[in-house]
Amino acid sequence: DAPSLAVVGVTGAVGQEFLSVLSDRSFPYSSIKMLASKRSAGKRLTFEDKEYIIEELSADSFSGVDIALFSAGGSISKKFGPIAIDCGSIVVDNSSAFRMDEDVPLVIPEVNPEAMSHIKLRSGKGALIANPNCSTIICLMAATPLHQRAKVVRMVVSTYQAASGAGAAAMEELEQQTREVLEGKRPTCEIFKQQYAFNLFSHNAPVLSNGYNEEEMKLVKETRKIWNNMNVKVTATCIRVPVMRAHAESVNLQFEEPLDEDTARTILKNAPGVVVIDDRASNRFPTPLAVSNKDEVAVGRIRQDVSQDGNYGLDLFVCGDQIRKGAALNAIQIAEMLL
Ligand code: 11C
Repeated sequence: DAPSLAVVGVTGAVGQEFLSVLSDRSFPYSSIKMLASKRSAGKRLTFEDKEYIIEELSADSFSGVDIALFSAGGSISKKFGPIAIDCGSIVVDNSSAFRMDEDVPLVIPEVNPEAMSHIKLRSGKGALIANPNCSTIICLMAATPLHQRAKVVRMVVSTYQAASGAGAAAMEELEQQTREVLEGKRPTCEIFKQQYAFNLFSHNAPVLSNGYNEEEMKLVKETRKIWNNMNVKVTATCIRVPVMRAHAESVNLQFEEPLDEDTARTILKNAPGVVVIDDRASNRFPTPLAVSNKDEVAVGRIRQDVSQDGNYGLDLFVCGDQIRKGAALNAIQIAEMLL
């Protein structure tokens, strides 16, 4: 029997993308509960030619649900994730609430599928699998195949993150501000409290006592957990740029074993979920627009790091659709592994 599904946060940017990815991949299901906050409850939604009424998320939402896809923020996951697990559901959680919990697998299907191999659908025992942060997913899709060959000892990441990472309202604000600035008006700054259009700024996540913001520390900690390697050195600087929906990242890698750029290019060309766009002659490399609405993460600017002796360092430029591989697609690939 096909599993019964629930989508928590169905009206959000990722919630809506869950539905399109389910449809694109012909994910089998016997039923879907469309769940959201009280504000959206009662509204109608059409999916695959069927009309649904959005239900208010409550403690009773999960009885009979096999797989619950959550993307409604950390506090909703904290409150309702355990309730869904108690009902025997497998929760695939897009929030950061449980990612670092020791007993919670943090999974990118192309990278560490083994981390969730003990979790079985309809075993009578619910469980939660966490979807990593979007910047982590996009970075590790490119870095992992090289890590598997030559072992990364240090990684330096700089991000150029799109509006979509802050949700549908931030995307609307970017559009509105762009229009306002072009019309010579004062931009409306509600989500970010500063001008976003024609500007960029340090990521909006809270800044911690060590000077890193939470987004940067997620890259550090989640990489260690996903690679199951507490010794890998990672540092990051995360920046919000006025791009609508795909993140870009500069990634510098230092390896334990030498790895030349031609071998790296071949490895990346063969890596699942990765495409190489690396045309030096015409200066054509990955862009956020080229990967928007695409499943694959694009990698280019593949070059030997001239600051490191021998072939022990590489630089890459990576772009991935934040809503798709950075969130909804990765979560649904996790759900597919449960089938
Ligand atoms: C962004 N990555 O682009 C963030 C949003 O831990 O899931 C998602 C935060 C998270 O702003």
